[in-house]
Amino acid sequence: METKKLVAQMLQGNNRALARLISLLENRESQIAIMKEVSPHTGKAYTLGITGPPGVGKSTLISRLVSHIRKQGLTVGVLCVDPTSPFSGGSLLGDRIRMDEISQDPGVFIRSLATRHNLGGLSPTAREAIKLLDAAGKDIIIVETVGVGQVQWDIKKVADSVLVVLIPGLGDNIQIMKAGIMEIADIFVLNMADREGADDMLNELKLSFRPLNSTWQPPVIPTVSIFNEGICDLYAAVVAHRTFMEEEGLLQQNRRERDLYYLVEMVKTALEDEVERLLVEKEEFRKIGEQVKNTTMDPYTGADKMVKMILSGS
Ligand SMILES: Nc1nc2c(ncn2[C@@H]2O[C@H](COP(=O)(O)OP(=O)(O)OP(=O)(O)O)[C@@H](O)[C@H]2O)c(=O)[nH]1
Ligand SMILES: [Mg+2]
Repeated sequence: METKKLVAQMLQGNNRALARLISLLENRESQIAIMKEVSPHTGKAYTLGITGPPGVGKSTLISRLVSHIRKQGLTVGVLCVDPTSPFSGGSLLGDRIRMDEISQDPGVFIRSLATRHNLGGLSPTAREAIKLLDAAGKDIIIVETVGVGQVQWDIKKVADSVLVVLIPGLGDNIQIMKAGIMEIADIFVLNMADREGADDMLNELKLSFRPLNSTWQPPVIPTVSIFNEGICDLYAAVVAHRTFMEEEGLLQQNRRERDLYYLVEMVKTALEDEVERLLVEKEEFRKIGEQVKNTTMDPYTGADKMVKMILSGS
């Protein structure tokens, strides 16, 4: 009952209700209840994923970008994912300070989400939080992740455009990065362009990355976030990418593919939970577990039996 009321308030644009609902996502039962209510109201927001190695200026860049987007009369939601990552230890406080100037604006909603995965990966509630911001009427949603490990791939599964932030001096690593972080970029941002080596890095980036199967050539935009330079160009590149995606029909296609992916993920999670429950609560399942444990049954036979029992509803 409480969630229904909160959802109604959130749909009216109440940021306090939105914050409360994001907290409630941590509990799976309330998460499902909330998401069922909220889903029909989603699909309007445009999501930007901003990723890159630790400390390249992502948060500073985001605060500048948010101010720029606000000047266009659009509202913004920002999610900083993975602030507790060992790679960016302590950045939560730093992010708060950097985002301070924009956080007083009621048209901006900022929230940090801690990840529960040790190996990286988007926090399981990140996708749902994005949908809540969407339903709450934020026009643009920005998700900051540290581009290490699994997160770099996960961001592609939630964002309409992915911005990869790099800095001068990473040149030697381009070949290595090509296999990972680079492949997900729709737009490259060369931040800290005030630093030595910026021109070389810019040229190297421009030469290194040609589109594979797409007609979209990821642009490389130099920025100096601390001095608010290059932000207009960067936003123009975002708008260009969005227009390209819409005109090619790719925006809707990608969103549908992502929904399908998450449908399968959700079913998998639900089944996993169910198996854990059955192994504890149901005598027949417990027995199979015991037999596999004391090697009187091999795990293949055990799994086969359990799947058949689940599918037949016994
Ligand atoms: N010289 C220079 N410094 C910058 C620039 N942009 C950001 N910085 C500084 O770089 C440091 C890191 O900035 P953040 O915005 O916290 O970087 P981040 O990528 O969000 O860091 P994590 O979230 O910890 O990965 C801060 O001290 C910024 O002031 C820039 O364009 N030029
Ligand atoms: Mg940051």
